[in-house]
Amino acid sequence: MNNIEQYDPEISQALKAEIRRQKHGLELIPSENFVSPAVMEALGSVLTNKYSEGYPGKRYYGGNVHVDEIENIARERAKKLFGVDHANVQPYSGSPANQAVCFALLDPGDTLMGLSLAFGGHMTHGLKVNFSAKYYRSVQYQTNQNGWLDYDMILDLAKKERPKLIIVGATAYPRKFDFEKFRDIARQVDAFLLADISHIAGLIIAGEHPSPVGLADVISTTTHKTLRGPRGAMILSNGNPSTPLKAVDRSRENIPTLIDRAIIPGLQGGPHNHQTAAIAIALHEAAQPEFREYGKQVTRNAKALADSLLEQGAKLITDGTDNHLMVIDVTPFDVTGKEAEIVLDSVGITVNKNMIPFDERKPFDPSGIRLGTPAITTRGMDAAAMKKIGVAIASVLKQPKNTETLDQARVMVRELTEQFPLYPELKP
Ligand code: DSN
Repeated sequence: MNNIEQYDPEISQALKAEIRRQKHGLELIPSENFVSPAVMEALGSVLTNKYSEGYPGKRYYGGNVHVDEIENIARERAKKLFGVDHANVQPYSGSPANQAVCFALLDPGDTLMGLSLAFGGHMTHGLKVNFSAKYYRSVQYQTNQNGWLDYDMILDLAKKERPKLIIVGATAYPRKFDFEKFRDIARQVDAFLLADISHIAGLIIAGEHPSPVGLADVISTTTHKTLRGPRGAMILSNGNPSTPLKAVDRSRENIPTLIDRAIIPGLQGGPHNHQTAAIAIALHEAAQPEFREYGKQVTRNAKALADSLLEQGAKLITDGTDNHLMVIDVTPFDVTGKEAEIVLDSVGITVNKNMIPFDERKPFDPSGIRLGTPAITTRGMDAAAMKKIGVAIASVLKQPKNTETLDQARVMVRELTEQFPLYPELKP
C-alpha cells in the first residue's frame, strides 16, 4: 500500500501546507480546536470501511460486533459525562443533529423560535434560507442594542408566536445563557426546549458554564469545538429508554426514542464508525481532570485577550466575554470585517468576519470579527500570550497598511508558535 505522499503528490502537498499553516499560525476561530493524536488515529482507522445502519444490537448489516462495542462505549461515556439518560452519537455533524431534533419534535409548518444568525445564532435555528425556515415556520429573536439577550423580549415573542420548539444556543454570543429562564419561557407557552451547546459543551464539562441538563428537553452539540473531539455531533436527552424499532407518541418522556428514530430511519444511513470511535476517545479525554483545567484556562484566556483588546481601544460586543469567544466591532478601526480577516490572515492570525447586532453591512463583509481561545489554549498558551496577541491584533487593525506593524505581528506569531508548539510529531 502506498502512503499519500507516494500515491497522490497533489493532495500530499496541500495537506503538508495545511499542517504548516496550523503549526505556524495562531488559530483564533472560536469553533475550531486541535484534536489529540489518539482521536486522529481513530479517524484514519479501518472503522471507516464498515456499514452499521441501526443501533447496537439492532443493525441492518452483519459483522458489527466490534462496532457495537465502540458505539456502546461512546454512548455510555456521553451519558456519564453530561449526566443524561440517553445519548445518540450518530449525527454526522451539528446541522444534521438539529435537523433530527426538528424532525423528531415538529411537523412541517410548525413554529420554531431561535436566535437570529445576524445576532449570533446559527443557520439551523431558523435562518430564512435554511431547512429550519423552509420546512417550519421560523420566528427569530434578537439581542438588544448592546448584544445581550433580553429575556422579557423573548418571553413576549414566545407568547405572541406560540412556537412548538424554542432553541437556545449560539455561534457568536459572548455571554452565559440562562437556561432556567429559557425553561420557564418554554413551559409558559408549552414548547419543547432545545439547548444547542455546540460552542460551550467543553466549558460545561469544565464547570465554566451552567449545564442545561434537567432544564432543556433535548440537547444537541457538535463534538469538535470546545469539547475538542472529531467533527461530529451528539443528541442528549432524558426520558424512557429508547425503543428505536417502535413508533411512540410525541411526549417529553419519549424523546430518546423520537431522536433515535429521527436519525435512522428518519434522516441518516450508516453511521460514521471511525467518527464514533474518535468521539468515544474525546469523551474519555474530556472526563479527565486535565480537561477541567483546560476549560478553565480557555475562559481565563478569553478574558485576558478581551482585556488586552479593550486596553488597546477595541470595541467588544457586550464589552467583554464570559465564555471562550468575543466579537469585535471593527468599524472604529476604519476597516470592515472582511478587511480585518484578510489583513490578520496575512500575518498568521486566523479569525472570521462576523455580523454585529443591528449590523448595517452584509454577511460577506460585515462590521465585526469573531475570535476565541479554545485552539490556542490547547497549545498551552497563557494570559501573557493573550496580552501579546491582543496588542498585535489592535496594532494591525489600526495600521493595516503599515509594513513595519505587519512584520512585528508576524514576529510575535512566530515567537509564540515556537514557544507553544503544535503536533511536534508531524513533520511536513
Ligand atoms: N460553523 C460553526 C461556527 O463556526 O460557529 C457553527 O456551526
